[in-house]
Amino acid sequence: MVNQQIAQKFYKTADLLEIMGENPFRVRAYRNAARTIESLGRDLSEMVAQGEDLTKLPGIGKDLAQKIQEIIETGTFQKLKELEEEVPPGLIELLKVEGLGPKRIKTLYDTLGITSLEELREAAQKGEISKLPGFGKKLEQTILKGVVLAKKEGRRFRWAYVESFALELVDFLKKAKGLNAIEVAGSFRRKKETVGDLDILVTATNPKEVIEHFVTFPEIKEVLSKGSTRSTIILSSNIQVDLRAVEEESYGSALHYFTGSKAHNIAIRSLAQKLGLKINEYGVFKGEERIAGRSEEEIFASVGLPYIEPELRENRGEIEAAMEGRLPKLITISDIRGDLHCHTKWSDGQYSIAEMVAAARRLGHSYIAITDHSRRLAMIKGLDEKRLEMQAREIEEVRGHFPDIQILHGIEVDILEDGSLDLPDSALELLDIVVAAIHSKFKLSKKKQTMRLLKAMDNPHVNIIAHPTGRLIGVREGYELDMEKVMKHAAQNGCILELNAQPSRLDLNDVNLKLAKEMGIKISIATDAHNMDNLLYMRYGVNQARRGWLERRDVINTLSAEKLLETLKRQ
Ligand code: DGT
Ligand code: CA
Ligand code: CA
Repeated sequence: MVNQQIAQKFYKTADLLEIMGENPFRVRAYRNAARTIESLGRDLSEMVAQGEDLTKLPGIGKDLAQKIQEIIETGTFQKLKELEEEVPPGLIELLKVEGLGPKRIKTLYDTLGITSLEELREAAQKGEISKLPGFGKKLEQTILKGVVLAKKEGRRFRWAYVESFALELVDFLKKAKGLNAIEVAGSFRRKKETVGDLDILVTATNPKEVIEHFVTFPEIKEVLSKGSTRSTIILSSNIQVDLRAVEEESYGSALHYFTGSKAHNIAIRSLAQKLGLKINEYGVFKGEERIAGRSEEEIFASVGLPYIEPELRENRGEIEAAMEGRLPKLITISDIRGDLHCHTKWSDGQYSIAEMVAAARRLGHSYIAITDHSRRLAMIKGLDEKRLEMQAREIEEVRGHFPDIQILHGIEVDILEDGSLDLPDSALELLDIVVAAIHSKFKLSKKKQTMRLLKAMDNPHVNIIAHPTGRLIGVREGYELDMEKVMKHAAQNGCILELNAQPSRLDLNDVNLKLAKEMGIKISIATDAHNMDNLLYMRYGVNQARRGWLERRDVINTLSAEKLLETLKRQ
């Protein structure tokens, strides 16, 4: 539990207390404490572990000190939980709207009985809000805009999460009578790390029947609209789905249009305009005549371009590259030959070395690196020199049972605050591969954090930096880093950067991957598996790699075992 999370809990408690109209002094006490915690230079959990007296901190009395302890020890905060049950959930959502604080939310609730975003929007549109004392026309407009944003925000889902729903829905739709083509377009098709909503495109002999079938999908929470060629639903998982039926002769242009991204579409459209063409979701037109529309290839060809893969369509240089015939030949999952980051029971993994190796072999891998944690990470028993030696002996034994897969003995060594590693070189030099990572002190200044990583890369035994930015999608921003400096250093030292394939990490992100590639840095796409199933995360890593323009030659674990070992030795 990091300070930031504790502070967030206190802020939220203060907000909810205020909405409930509770004692303003208590509200203020929570806010003050949250501010103290936020700006604290030290880890509260460490202070608690060392039995330090928290009441010495400004704004923290005996009561709040106890609450901090409760949060750290149990991971939850009872008081906040009770409040969240007490306050209508719709009111809590209103806090996301710009221009609305808890005080105003209370007024809206007390005077107009507003308890949801939808009711807020209606009241604003009717002009009821501007009539309230202290609100006014301008604020009403701000609120109206804020509602739209708040409705979008928090509605993004990780790609891997959305995938199962998308596939199920496509299977279901395929059972509709007269369905011909079907494709999930939008950000899902571009394999973006998070997806806002699903955009499904179909062609059908009788679109009406497909729509009728669509709205009978069992997992629907709400049907928002249902027309003759369009329908929008919300699934019980809260994912929104747009379905559109189009004509055969427009399918390619509709697919291109609804695949996006918007920025890519706009760039293609202006390219078409220069050629005297008009392009929209119905086709490419020269005057009144439709000259293309049936397939995406046709659309690209009409503006003089080869086919551009959906993952590249972000207007990040793909159109220029296509014009100049230097589009990358994107990596695919079948290029992958092994996995260079996984955990076993020796640290926080769930399976034995033999079990992980067997699972990797079933996936057709030629090699797997066993890289358990080096230290006691929170509750994890890590590897010191002695246990590392014991593990080496077990690996040697397992090798005997698996002659057709290479087992690399490695470690995920912790990078300490000053950039040194928590195992001596004498231990690291005995290993086949060293993966180094930051797991603590996320709040260091940009300068210090950058220096910390550079120093770790200076250790000649370090082959790979794992999850280089430390971000968790939708949960936590990465620590502050001068990415350009980090990459320059990696390029100079021949240090490999990881693309962690965990759906919650996907770290490095697409933009940084492209940058790394341009700087000649090699990437390891690795699952960081903590159990056998996790080895399948490789697919998500490859998706992200494709968005980062990576080709087979950019990725180290596309090499044969022999070549890989050669490369690692030269570090
Ligand atoms: P998302 O759903 O937020 O993850 O992202 P997308 O890319 O799926 O966006 P979405 O669902 O709003 O729209 C689907 C596609 O439709 C989008 O990628 C491009 C196209 N599109 C939407 N609005 C516009 C627009 O105003 N202009 C152009 N050129 N294309 C648009
Ligand atoms: Ca979408
Ligand atoms: Ca959409």
